[in-house]
Amino acid sequence: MKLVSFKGVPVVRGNVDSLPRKVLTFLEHDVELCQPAFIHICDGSDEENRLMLDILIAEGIVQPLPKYENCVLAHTDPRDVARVESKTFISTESQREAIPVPKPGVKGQLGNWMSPEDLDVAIKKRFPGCMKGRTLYLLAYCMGPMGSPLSKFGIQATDSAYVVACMRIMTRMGMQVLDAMGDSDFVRCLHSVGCPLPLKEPLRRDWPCNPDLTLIAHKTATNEVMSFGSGYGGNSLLGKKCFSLRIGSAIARREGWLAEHMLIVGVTNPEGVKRYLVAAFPSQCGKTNLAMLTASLPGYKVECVGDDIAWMRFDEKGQLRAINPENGFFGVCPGTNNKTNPIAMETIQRNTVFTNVAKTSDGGVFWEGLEEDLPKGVSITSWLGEENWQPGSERPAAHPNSRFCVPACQCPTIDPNWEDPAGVPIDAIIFGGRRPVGVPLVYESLNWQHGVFVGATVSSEATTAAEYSGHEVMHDPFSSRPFLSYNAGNYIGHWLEMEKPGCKMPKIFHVNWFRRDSKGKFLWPGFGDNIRVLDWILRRCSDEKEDIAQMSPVGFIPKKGSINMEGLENPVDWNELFDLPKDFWMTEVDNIEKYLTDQINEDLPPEMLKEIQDLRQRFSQY
Ligand code: GTP
Ligand code: SPV
Ligand code: MN
Repeated sequence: MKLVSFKGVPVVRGNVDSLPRKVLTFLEHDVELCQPAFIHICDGSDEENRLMLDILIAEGIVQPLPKYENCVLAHTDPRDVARVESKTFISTESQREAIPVPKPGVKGQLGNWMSPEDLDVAIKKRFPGCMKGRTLYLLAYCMGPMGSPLSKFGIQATDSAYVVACMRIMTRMGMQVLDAMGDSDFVRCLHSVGCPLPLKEPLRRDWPCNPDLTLIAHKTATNEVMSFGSGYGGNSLLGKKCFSLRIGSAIARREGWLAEHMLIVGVTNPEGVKRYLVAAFPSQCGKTNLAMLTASLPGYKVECVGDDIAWMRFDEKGQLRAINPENGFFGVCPGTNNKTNPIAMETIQRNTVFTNVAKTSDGGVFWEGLEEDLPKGVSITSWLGEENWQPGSERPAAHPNSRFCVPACQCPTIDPNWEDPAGVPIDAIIFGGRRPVGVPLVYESLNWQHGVFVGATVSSEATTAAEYSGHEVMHDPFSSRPFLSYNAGNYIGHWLEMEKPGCKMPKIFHVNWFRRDSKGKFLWPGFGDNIRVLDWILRRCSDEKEDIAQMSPVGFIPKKGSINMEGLENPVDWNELFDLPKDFWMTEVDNIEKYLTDQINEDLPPEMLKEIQDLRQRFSQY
């Protein structure tokens, strides 16, 4: 068979001539820069996916998991296991566009900026010839339901078959997108693992990556992402954090909507009233679990629209509506089991790519939290390849940031409206984080501006989703600190500006599932019992004015007994869950003030200073 070539490079699959003109120009540029050996235009078919998995199995990058249907397991180079925030950059003409200028002597923590000139140098150092000997896969994809006016197109060139397999799950990808795109604009994404052939040094665990030169760069003015050196998650599946959050929020700012790190769920109460809400928690703080919640209260139903990202705008009637731009879940494995998240367990039985979990001798997967589900007589090989791994070993069986990548449509509780082109109507916005002390189970903001302050001051214990170790409580405005692509002061300003006459502003809440007692034990059972808190929140959004809230210095908190605690397995201590220690909060206000004024400095909206003063005032009289 004679192969058609493009710019002298054989096209092994797909038809270059059928590509829209703008896509062809993009491909031409990337081929000339990266010099791949082959080009493959992805069609998104099952047959193509089989081919990708076969290639990955042959290369030793993934192994089949015969215990399940069409599932595979990938193990990465141990240096490539999470997002790398320190190597993630936003490139704009002026620095202040991308990140605030902190007070003199203060190190900025709200993103990394690179000048366009420096980015050019960085690109020239990395991308020329970076795909030598490899195949360039060209993916056309859509973030959001096909045909929705809220959706956006993307094109990604990548030299990783693993990325192709995962992007097919996480986005709507393939021929149907190219057909729908025509000459529309798209976000331009270029990704390389940064390991041209022949290799300069042997791969670790057969996983190509280039940790020394890893760079994830975004040009927000031109909707471009360039990612080099990592094959993992948010670094390489560019539709996710790079496009839907970083580029997305920059577009959202220009167009007057919100792109947020939020799950979306519908909650139906026993009376049959259904309301949707969104919740923003930092990475590894419970979004996927809340999105797939199995209610412990009888008569309640929770249905999932999305588990990580929400694109939201007000419609012509002033109703906030949200779509989930994604098509799959990239969820944390450890801690997921039939007790904590049976819905996720059911979802991942088929067509799932697992990354960095342990393997069982019967061809299944294992991670911390699955001990009770382990069949008798089965042995475990850890994610690092340690055979006969034993519970209680020094190193965990699965990497703490190990993930499942699975199509959303497989979720048994996927919402019937999850692909509604108009989005679902949102009545409440929830913020939250891991706060071991001082922060109550739930409180409600006093108004929109105070709610924006609650979002701007989210803090949470560090997790392993990025390159952090330890449990230090870190500030994470809007749970989006790693995903900010423009000045955090303007981000807060954009949220403030969403409040307009004619718009029905959702109520804003804060929750904390992670408060601990003096012995370090969680005070709240969490998971399915979180429905009790959602129920209180939705009763607060109802037109029927129930007497269930009281004013406190942080905002409205539940009146004692107003959260349904019937049938809890173990009693909880209401007073401890809602205690507002004055010393803690006076220090917290000082911390918030220092952080916001040090970090955002001159770009901090004055409304936030007013909220700081008011909060301090309320506590000083408490
Ligand atoms: P990303 O996908 O990284 O954005 O994380 P996420 O926000 O989706 O968090 P996820 O739901 O995957 O939960 C992260 C970890 O927190 C898991 O180990 C869960 O078992 C644990 N977790 C989730 N919800 C709760 C809860 O209500 N209580 C407690 N104690 N732990 C929880
Ligand atoms: C997160 O870290 O918030 C994730 C995983 O969802 S990643 O896609 O790697 O960003
Ligand atoms: Mn998640």
